[in-house]
Amino acid sequence: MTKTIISCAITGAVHTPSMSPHLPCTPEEIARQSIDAANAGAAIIHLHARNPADGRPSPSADVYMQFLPRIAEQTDAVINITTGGSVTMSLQDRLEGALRASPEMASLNMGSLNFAMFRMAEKPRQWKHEWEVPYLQATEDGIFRNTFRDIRYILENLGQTHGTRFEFECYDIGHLYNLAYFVEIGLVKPPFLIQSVFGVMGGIGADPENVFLMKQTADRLFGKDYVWSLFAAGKQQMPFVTMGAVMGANVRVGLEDSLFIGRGKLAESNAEQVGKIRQILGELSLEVASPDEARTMLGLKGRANVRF
Ligand code: KMH
Ligand code: ZN
Repeated sequence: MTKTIISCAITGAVHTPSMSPHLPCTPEEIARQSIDAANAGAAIIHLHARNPADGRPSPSADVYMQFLPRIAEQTDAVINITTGGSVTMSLQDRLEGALRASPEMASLNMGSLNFAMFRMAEKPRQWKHEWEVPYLQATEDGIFRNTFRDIRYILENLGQTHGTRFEFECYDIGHLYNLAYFVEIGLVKPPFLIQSVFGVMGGIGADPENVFLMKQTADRLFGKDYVWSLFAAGKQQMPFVTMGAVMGANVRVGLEDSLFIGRGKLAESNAEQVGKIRQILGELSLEVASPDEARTMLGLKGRANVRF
């Protein structure tokens, strides 16, 4: 049995500051929580940036550079920078941080989808910032665009040019077939990481049957060429990563995907979620991969070859 890679998605661009006091928004908070998550066992840290003033998702490479060096100084974790950004950003905006930082890894979303967050605005709460509700409501009429040309652009300009390798985020079965095209034309080379995403409104639902469907499809298309990971958004987060681990998958947790540690209980940090899945893995006699073991499993360029 290979060891299990724990990824942690620290802040994302889905949840907004008013949803949890524990969601890291400033560079200091993002750096602190990333370091703690790595120390708790996360081998890969997936990062977005936010405007320090109001927590709004930000494409700014300058903001990324306020926390990336601090994380790199204090951990040996693999840094994975989003190319998804937020659904309101242009492709160039979405790539600004990764093109400046030249990370070992970046996310790459394998198809367009309705990435709907508008239902989160329906919950009555004290909203701290005027941007939050409109940002969420706008997703009722938004498309998270990832055309074949967009994907090729990222593979060529970040993958080939920078040697960055990808967390291929697949929100539905069709996204696996999109990935198969890029494997066929030689732009994606094994061993590649497929991150199966469940429970995003607009993507495949968080039903256990769908985990088997995604795995069977990936096995049929890619055989031994891929490394499998999964996560589920929201309350299904822990059950899904537990089920996936039993099936031999790597796992992703983090406040980007769920704000909770249990039924109705907000997680107090990313590290708390990492600690919980690490305990579950231990109960299953599954060993956790170190950052360097993850680098070997995924063919990464090494932390000396980044620009932060
Ligand atoms: N923020 C979502 C629109 C990624 O990091 O590439 C998608 C996302 C995936 O966060
Ligand atoms: Zn993300």
